[in-house]
Amino acid sequence: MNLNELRARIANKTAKLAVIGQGYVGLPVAALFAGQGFDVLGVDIKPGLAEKINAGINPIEGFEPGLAELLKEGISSGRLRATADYKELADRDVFIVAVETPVDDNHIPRYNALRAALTSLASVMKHGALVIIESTIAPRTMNDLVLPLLEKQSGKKVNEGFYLGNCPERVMPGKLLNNLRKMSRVVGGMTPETSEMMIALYKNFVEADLDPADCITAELVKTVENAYRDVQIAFANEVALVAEAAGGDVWKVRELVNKSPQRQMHLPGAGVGGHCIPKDPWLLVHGAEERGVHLRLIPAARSVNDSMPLHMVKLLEDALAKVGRSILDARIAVLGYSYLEDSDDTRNSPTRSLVARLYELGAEPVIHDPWITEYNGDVYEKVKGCDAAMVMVAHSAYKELDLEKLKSALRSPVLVDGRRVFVNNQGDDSAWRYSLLGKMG
Ligand code: SAJ
Repeated sequence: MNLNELRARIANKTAKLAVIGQGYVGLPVAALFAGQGFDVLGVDIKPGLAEKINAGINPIEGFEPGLAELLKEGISSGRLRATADYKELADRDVFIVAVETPVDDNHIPRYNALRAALTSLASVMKHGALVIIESTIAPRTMNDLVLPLLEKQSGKKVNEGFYLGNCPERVMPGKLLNNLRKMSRVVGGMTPETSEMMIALYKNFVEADLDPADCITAELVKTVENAYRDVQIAFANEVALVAEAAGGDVWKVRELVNKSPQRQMHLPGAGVGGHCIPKDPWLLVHGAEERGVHLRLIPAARSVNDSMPLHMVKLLEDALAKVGRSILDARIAVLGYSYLEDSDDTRNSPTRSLVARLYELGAEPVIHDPWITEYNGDVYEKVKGCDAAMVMVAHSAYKELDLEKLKSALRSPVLVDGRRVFVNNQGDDSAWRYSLLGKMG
């Protein structure tokens, strides 16, 4: 198949697609293309996942509007099917790779899943197929890892035997389909023609801009946009520490700073979690360090944000001391375990390091989270007999808490607020030892 044939198959939707990786990115992408009339094969080696998808069961946790229906429709129409067997991919014209690209404890990218997926697909892909990497990768991974691996494993030359591009996603939990449809995307191709062909493909469900670029630009945009957010959050967190020490109120300061043009100070908080923000800056750093560019700001921002759960413990110790209690043997109600408000996603949850620190100090954490089965239930029951309560996540449910009821359930009226959930209604001030992150207690 040559470029023109592939272009035509994309244009008339006869191109057969494969989406490798059926997680929170790959599955919605597969369902969206099937919904647009393409023949789509979802590929995932996770035991039982293909069977679950073929039974029309949505494996993605959390509330994802429209996804379960789109998946069912794709399966019942026969346009979407899932498999764990790469041999079934020999007839595919387009491969979209959306597998995980984690960083390890030393912040080094671990491309095991990516290498495995590429090795398997290279051994079966037909002549002239298009391979698109959607996974977030360090700058130059396309040129230095993906391209040579595909050429070596397939025996084909890029732009002759296969075409190659990088199209990073901008999904968010709870908004997977919405973001895939409404958010603009950078469409990086190894050649401008490849980029144009990819744009023609994604136009089938993307309603926003599809911006042509080369692969290095696409890799940089994705990692930079998340590193940007991490640095901005770290700045807000560092200002919170300054405000506390100066006897100020970072929340008031932020509100007034943001009245100044071109300022958008982010929200200070109890920590930074999730699947993107804590990871993507390290992909950017890794790409730079490999080329002798030593970065200081982006790693420093990571360390500021990772220190916030520990700062919350310090606020707790100070608050307990003010009511004559030690953290040793104290029972502490920890409100919020997911990484983000009104979500059940616990990836890289800041509460995890908070809980570890509490144990280290001889305290006994009692975790509550309305979104997580293991920790949900009546919050007042959970808090009963605790020496303090800490808020780590701004769940809507916590904004409606009856503080008088909360206070009477606690053994001592200590409340440490890491997300400014209670500032407007912490009840009778004097009765509470209320400690708000970023505001002098
Ligand atoms: N956080 C703060 N202060 C802030 C914003 C966030 O402490 O001002 C914390 C949150 O509590 C959370 C973490 O940072 O623990 C990440 O929050 P997030 O709002 O960035 O949510 P994510 O992790 O789902 O980020 C995604 C990203 N989207 C993609 O990677 C496609 C990010 O680029 C988006 O900017 C973000 O959603 C968004 O705007 O919602």
